[in-house]
Amino acid sequence: MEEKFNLIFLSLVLLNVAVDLECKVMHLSKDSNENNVIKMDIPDPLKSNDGDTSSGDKSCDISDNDRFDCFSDRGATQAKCEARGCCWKPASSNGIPYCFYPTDNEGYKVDSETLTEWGMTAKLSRSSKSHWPEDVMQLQLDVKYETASRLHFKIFDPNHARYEVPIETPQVNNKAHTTDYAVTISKQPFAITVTRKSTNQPVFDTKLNTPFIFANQYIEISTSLANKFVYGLGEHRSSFQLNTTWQTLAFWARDQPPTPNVNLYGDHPFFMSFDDIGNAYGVFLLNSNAMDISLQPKPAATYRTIGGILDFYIFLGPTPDDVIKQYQGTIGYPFMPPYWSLGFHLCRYGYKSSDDIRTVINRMQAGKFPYDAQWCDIDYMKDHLDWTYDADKFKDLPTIVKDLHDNGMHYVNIIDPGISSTQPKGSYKPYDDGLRQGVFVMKADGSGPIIGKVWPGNTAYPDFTNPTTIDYWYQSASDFHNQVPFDGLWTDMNEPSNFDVGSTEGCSTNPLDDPPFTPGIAGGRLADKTLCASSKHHTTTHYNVHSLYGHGEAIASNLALKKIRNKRPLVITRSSFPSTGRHAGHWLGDNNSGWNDLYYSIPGILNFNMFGIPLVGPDTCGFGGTTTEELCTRWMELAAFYPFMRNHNTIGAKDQDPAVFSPAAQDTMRDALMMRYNLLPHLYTLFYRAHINGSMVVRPLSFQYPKDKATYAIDKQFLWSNTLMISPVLEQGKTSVSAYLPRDTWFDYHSGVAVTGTGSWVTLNAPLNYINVHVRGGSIIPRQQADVTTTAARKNPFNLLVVLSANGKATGELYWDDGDTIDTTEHGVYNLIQFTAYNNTLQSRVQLANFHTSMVLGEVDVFGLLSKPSAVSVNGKSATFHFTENKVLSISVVPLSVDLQQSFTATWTL
Ligand SMILES: *[C@@H]1O[C@H](CO)[C@@H](O)[C@H](O)[C@H]1NC(C)=O
Ligand SMILES: *[C@@H]1O[C@H](CO)[C@@H](O)[C@H](O)[C@H]1NC(C)=O
Ligand SMILES: *[C@@H]1O[C@H](CO)[C@@H](O)[C@H](O)[C@H]1NC(C)=O
Ligand SMILES: CC(=O)N[C@H]1CO[C@H](CO)[C@@H](O)[C@@H]1O
Repeated sequence: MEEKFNLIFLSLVLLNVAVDLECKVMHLSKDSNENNVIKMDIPDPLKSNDGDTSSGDKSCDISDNDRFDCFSDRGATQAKCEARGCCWKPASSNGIPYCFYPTDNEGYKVDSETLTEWGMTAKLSRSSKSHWPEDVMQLQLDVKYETASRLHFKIFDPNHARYEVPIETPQVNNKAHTTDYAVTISKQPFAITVTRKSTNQPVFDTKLNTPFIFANQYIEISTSLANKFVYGLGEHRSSFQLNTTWQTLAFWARDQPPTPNVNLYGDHPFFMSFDDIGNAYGVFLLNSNAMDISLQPKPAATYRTIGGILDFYIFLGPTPDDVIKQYQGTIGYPFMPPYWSLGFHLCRYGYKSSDDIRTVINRMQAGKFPYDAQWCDIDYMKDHLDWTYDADKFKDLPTIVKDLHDNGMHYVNIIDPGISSTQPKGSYKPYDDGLRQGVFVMKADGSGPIIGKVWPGNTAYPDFTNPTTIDYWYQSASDFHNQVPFDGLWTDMNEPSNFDVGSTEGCSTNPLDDPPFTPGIAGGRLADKTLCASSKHHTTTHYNVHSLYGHGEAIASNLALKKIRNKRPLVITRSSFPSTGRHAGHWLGDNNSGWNDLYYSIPGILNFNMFGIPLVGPDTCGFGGTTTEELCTRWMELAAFYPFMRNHNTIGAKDQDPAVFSPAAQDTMRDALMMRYNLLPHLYTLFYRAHINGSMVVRPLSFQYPKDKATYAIDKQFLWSNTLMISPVLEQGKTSVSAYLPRDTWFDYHSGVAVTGTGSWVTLNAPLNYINVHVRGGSIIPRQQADVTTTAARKNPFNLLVVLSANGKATGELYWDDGDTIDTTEHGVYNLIQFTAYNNTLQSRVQLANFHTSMVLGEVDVFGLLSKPSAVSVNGKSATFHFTENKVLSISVVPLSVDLQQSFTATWTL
């Protein structure tokens, strides 16, 4: 963005005088047929009168915020701008386009409309060319009223098939009976307006001072937004609430260490927004081509994609939770993670030998840190070759993995897609097999696999759009699993990454590698850090499926793991696309050991929870650079509340596993881990809900309190579902934190002390060994005594935290299965227990008890009682209890032998 407007500014200085005459001529000829200019009735308080020479034309009389960029392709000059029939007017502040569309734009017109069983279909056409090559002159619009709150519409070329993203979405053949939305089609020029019926406010409206363009390699459509509050649009590093002041976000999967507003590893063209009264809605464009989405303060959004079709879904909410469920119901609900994957994971890049790994495992175990999985980065491989290990330096690896397993722990290794193409023939099966089976992405001319460069040197890239590759990938994984029985796959470098541009031979000159328009992606060229867009996959060109590469690998890796281990798989992928969450989790990539990175982890986990990939976390304590004890302590405390918790470090940096720090820091980190392990039954239940019905495991305050605008920009605190609120310290040297307490009943999670939320900011004490956590009145949280692994903890007694609301009520639930069997929810092999508290009684209701095990209830804690009960009974039997200074009732249930698989009642008499 910046670059672009600097350029324009320069051109302006140099060319303004020279082109002045030319533009006047242009405008004259334009004026002659402008009798039917549509007058926009938008008030114009911001209208700038900067004395520009070319603004005499009425159709250019447009306020700054209403200007839609007519020169997205950069390098605008007044002459070039006006040659397009657009308006040229310098602007007072950064980002506002100098070259913008006039009020009258041709676009398409509607030739016919037909009602169908699922909604309506229309034929569109344009009669003149746009300023982009190869306009698609005829289009079809299909509008499907899929459900009461989900509208689906597609705009495509009825005469020539174009690329459509093959993710599984609901197939609907009949119109919903009633809908929360109404659709209006404007005929000339064509525009579509989707209105929320209950408020009569548009949530998607393309009737703007800008044309709709649909050319072969340039599709542009703009919509106004109901408000400036916008969330989503990943993968980018930014605050959680996006900036709508002239920001362009690019979408094209890229091996890119997190840098603000630059296109990163994944591609998620979905956003959620609020209207003026806090109703939420969502917009999803299902399109995998490189694109830009520009946000401007009108507020409005402009999509510019360079391929595929327009395949839009609009979700009407009205709550944020509804929108997220509707979105995830469209792209697919997240996979159910194995229970052990919610434990603590430890990794680093730079282990020199298997002895190094053993040393770390030993000191972690000696320190009694809860710890479930040891990981390996590329060090373990022989010469960085996939599906090999260095039998010399890492000769002990198979034994280490066996020992981990014997200890109830797990082992995960990294795998990159690049398969070395330079090993002697007959010496490296993954390449020989792949070549023979024809599973690699091919050069544009089909003469052989396209070759790039990654860690092992020259590599070919498996083409995951080819069904044969799925089996090839399984076979390679299976062969290696026979040597090192890994439990999970960490799929890195799958944007796919390439240290060369395009290939070892570069890319030829053609319209795919050098399209007429390139979105504002880092590197400036599609092939930068990846393969040539012209390279060939089984189904189509890389141009169309580039951003789906990591998604395809996630599917293949998930299937391979299932088939090999016959247990629930864990895949953690770097690159992702909508629907990847059905197969894998995500880590936030190569961050730094910095305080800023600590902060950005929160918008990061919130975004991926929106995107249906709830199993997400950053590299705790930071990947790049060297962490400090203070930073790593704060980070481990916060990480205890990430859905996915892994500490990972780069090569050359000092060790940062918990066991290397001072005794005081170790104690704090151990406490943080114990707190996490304590809460895992609750976390697991939240994953179950997300898996069966879509949901965010972690949420921003704004999505839980959408009527409270003070929450809209908050991203330094977050919630677990609607139960826990985490307010971490994110700055060096601070021992207090400023936190917002929404209007609700809260209790300090550690002490049980009541805190009244009045919808205001408070300062909370936060010494280095302490993280502020509040629990919302009305919650019942199932917990379990912590242990050094989840395998051990799962055998410990449960306890329930009952947190009463102001009117003495609370609800909660516990989902429990064996944590490792595939599809237990689908097959009903689980226990589901619902808890309610009211009228001084806690009651459980067993909804399902198909997983036969032992579930001993050890203790019940109650927050929110005002005075000490005189008696407590459980299932009618008198129970021992304490009532603390902080008014916490602790009921000792152990002697009463209560198994959670049977309903029980606890009553306290006041
Ligand atoms: C939003 O972006 C604009 C333009 O880059 C910038 O001036 C402004 O400070 C940003 N606002 C926030 C809240 O970051
Ligand atoms: C799924 O969520 C919706 C909306 O919150 C709710 O009405 C429905 O009962 C949920 N279904 C299940 C199976 O939990
Ligand atoms: C509340 O509990 C008391 C004592 O167990 C009982 O007598 C009363 O009927 C209950 N009230 C309601 C509304 O359930
Ligand atoms: C924003 C930021 O700090 N990004 C850094 C993340 O870490 C990588 C290295 O690991 C740096 O290159 C980025 O600058």
